[in-house]
Amino acid sequence: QELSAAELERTFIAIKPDGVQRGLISDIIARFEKKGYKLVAIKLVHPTKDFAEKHYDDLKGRPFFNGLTDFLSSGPVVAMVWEGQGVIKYGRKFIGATAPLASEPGTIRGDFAISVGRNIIHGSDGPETAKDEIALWFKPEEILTYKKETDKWLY
Ligand code: FUP
Repeated sequence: QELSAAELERTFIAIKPDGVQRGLISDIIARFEKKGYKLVAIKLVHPTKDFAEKHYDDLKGRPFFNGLTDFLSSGPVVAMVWEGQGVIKYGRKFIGATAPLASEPGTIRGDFAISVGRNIIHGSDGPETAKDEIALWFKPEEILTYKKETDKWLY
């Protein structure tokens, strides 16, 4: 069924340097794809320390802020925008609890991580953060609008 523009929801998802180094890109993307969400932007970026600090601006002053932003800027990150009904909340469900040992098996952090400081993936935690994070990581022209036409490409 067609979704109205108002129903279209977007979230920012980033596979952090540990996820990239450990070869988890395809597995993580597969989960979002198979659920039925649509990838509307993707790029590999190596964030600077300054950029990482901007991304985690709301955590400035926390004792782990320096280590966290060192980590995020330590290597390539896969930055993505995923679109679809309920994608912000469901994306968080896919990701699992912040502390990997508290996250359920079947979630990304539950399946792949042990340490809160190396927890593989980031996902926006609400509509406002999603908007801000998408704007920080992507230029408007890097976010595409397109239709999925599965039948057209099956022979
Ligand atoms: P989340 O939205 O699940 O990524 O969690 P937060 O926004 O609360 O935290 C952002 C990042 O800070 C987490 F991915 C991991 C890191 N963090 C720590 O390193 N130590 C902590 O005690 C809490 C968070």
